[in-house]
Amino acid sequence: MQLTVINGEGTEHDIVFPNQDTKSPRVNGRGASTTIVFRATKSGDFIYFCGVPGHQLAGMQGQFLVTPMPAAQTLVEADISREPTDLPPPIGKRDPKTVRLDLFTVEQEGRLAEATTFGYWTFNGKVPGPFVRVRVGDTVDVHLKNPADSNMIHSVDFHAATGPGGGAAALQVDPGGEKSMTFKALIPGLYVYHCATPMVAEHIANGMYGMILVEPETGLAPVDHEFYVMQGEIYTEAAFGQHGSQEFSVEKLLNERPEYFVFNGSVGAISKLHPLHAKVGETVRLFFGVGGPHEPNAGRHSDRHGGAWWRCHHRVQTSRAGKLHDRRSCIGPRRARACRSFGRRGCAKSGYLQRHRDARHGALNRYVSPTCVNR
Ligand SMILES: [Cu+2]
Repeated sequence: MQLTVINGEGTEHDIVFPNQDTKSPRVNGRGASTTIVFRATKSGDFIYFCGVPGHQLAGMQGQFLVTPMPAAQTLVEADISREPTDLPPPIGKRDPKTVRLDLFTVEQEGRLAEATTFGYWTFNGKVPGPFVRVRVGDTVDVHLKNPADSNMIHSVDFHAATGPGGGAAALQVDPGGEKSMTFKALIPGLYVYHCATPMVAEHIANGMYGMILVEPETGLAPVDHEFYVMQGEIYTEAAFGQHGSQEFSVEKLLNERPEYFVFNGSVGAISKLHPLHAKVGETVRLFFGVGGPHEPNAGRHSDRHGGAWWRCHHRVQTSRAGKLHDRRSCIGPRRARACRSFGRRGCAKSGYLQRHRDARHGALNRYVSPTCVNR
């Protein structure tokens, strides 16, 4: 606090803050002044007065209120990570039909890591957006709603849609608006969708991506478990690992220098928060995609934004990977698998497929990275 005392008449005066151990020099003579600076170290309801004998009694006294420091802001640790088991069941055999898809955009602060939050932009409140499941020949009736409290225009571009921009031109929705379009799913495969509102990379990096699976006519072979995992990048002003609410960095986005690589939106999303579970001998199908916007997935799945894989004999959009993704769970020696992005970013991006023996044998938790299990 900086305070200037100006003497308005001829007598000597000063100012004393007894509870803050602060006292100004005396000012003597009309127009004389002095300035003091002090830190209010104690909170409460205090008095100040003139220290010249008799002046306080004569009325030179006032009140000095110091409010306590506000409590450290409580972090909103909303879990924006979609559970890898959050996907619709297989379609099986049925005739093509029209499938309605309701998407709404959500801009919200969410948990990025322990004690760290970030301002995410999402489809339907989670990262990645909902797993959309249709069969070839289905007509997808997309309704995109952008709530009135949004700050940004949002849209959606389906890589599964044939045609320029995947529908993004028809689906630019202002805050408070809603738009719809339909497209026909012509080619079986696993595809990424994402927001395509400029700056597109920013909308993607903030969490606006998901996947759509177009099943073939015959459907997919039954498996015991299906999981939905997407890789993403988070660009923050502060370096990886800082606590508190993190600011988005356009500069790092443009320089392609993410601070975080994440599976399903946040650090530990599929290890600590929502690990993948399977029992020994069960079959597992993993739908994996890269939201990006920049980095490819390490190991053999070197596909950049838009990459997705599931099984090799179907069309797998932009992916150069693709061997075995329906995988039989088995017990084997623990294997360490190097994953380039892990080392570079302090293992922010890691996941666990927890494989359990039955109760007689106790649980077996074997670490694997879902991006690196391919062989
Ligand atoms: Cu957007």
